[in-house]
Amino acid sequence: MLIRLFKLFIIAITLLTAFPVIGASLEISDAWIQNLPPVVPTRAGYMIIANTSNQSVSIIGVESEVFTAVDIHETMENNGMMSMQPLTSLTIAAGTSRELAPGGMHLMMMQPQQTLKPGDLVAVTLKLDNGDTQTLQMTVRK
Ligand SMILES: [Cu+2]
Repeated sequence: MLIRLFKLFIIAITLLTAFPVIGASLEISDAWIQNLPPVVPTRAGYMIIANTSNQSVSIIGVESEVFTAVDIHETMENNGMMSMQPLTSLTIAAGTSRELAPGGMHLMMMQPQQTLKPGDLVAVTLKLDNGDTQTLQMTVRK
């Protein structure tokens, strides 16, 4: 009996390890934060977000213990002037991906609470409209 339970446990662990994205709605890649001198009060963060599920997913909030606040910004051009504007949510349609990249959408990360240098990892949590949260590591890069 115990051995059977143990075998079931091993099978469960193997399945969980084989499919680490169970419960996760989004696949994040290339997540990075631009390194800037410590005196600069904000940082921009970038990543590629793929929604491999068959349902649309919206990011409705972003949090990190390393920053006092994190917003999603889009970059707009108005009469030749570039400006940034916060988005209340970012929707990734089923089976598509969105890219946060220099010159376009980005995370605006306010007031780093510690000195950051290239190679540092920063945990960031995405709050999704389906009630899930998803935590990822972003790498500080030059
Ligand atoms: Cu911005």
